[in-house]
Amino acid sequence: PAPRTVLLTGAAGGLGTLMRELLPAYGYELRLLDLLPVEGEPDAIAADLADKEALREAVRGVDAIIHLAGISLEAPFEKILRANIEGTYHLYEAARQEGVPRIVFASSNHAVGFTPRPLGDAPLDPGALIPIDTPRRPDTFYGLSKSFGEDLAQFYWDKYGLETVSVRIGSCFPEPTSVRMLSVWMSPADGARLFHAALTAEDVGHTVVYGSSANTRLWWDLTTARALGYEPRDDSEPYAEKLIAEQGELDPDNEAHACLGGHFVNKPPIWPH
Ligand code: NAI
Ligand code: 15L
Repeated sequence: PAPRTVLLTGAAGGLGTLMRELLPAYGYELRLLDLLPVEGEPDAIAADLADKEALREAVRGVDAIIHLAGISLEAPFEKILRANIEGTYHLYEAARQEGVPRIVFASSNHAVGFTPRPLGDAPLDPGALIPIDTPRRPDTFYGLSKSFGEDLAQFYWDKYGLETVSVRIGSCFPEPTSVRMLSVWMSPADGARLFHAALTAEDVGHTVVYGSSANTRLWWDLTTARALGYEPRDDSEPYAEKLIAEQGELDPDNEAHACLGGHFVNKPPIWPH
């Protein structure tokens, strides 16, 4: 049967807020969890991913989990370790112990951020797109934590039969705000379509997909996402002229423009020590 009750972790965040608005239309009853209070949602569970007891209780009885909680940008390793690496482990353990059958994991393009982006005129030939089995090349400690999350998901599938769809999200915001985002943007409506497909497709085992709209300037291959039943309807192209006029075309001699992960590849680290 299709999942009905879904735990949404990271419900107070940007993507969590968008999905809180969009997913109920698909018939889900959302249980919300975040470290921070969720605006307008007094019943949301306020819990840290470090709190094993709270996680056990939060996942009890749900049909699936959408796991968005964590640090969503580069940060010192110790913080990433605690929230994203240990936190995701604690969530998987709680899910295993409570028998939750499926998790949709918010992975990121930054798990493969050092992958050179394909050059050439859009739209690219399908064969030129970055394949889903491209070697992982994290661009940050943050990307490394997403790479870990994907391995954790594979492990829980192989060992315990807990299913995951790992979604390597590009940039899910109301509008694309950079020239790079013209290639990796996922409209919120397409994000909801993809999460719905990831929750309802049968026999996913551990499936890894790229998460974006059907952008004209696409860099990566959406085949595994489409195989879940995902049919993206949006395209960033209407934003192209304005963004390129403001920011210029991407320069392949600039490392941050030449890699999938954009400025996340830059040295020194992009957070203040
Ligand atoms: P965000 O930073 O706005 O939201 C993350 C939420 O997680 C926050 O509300 C925060 O309070 C919560 N959180 C952080 N540490 C926690 C902990 N220890 N315990 C419980 N809650 C904790 O990030 P955003 O943009 O909403 O992203 C959501 C997820 O999707 C993140 O995992 C991010 O890495 C991933 N993602 C997002 C992309 C995007 O375009 N928005 C792109 C790629 C991945
Ligand atoms: C991510 O993984 C971040 O969570 C998000 O804030 C954006 O920076 C996005 O990637 C991106 O690459 O644009």
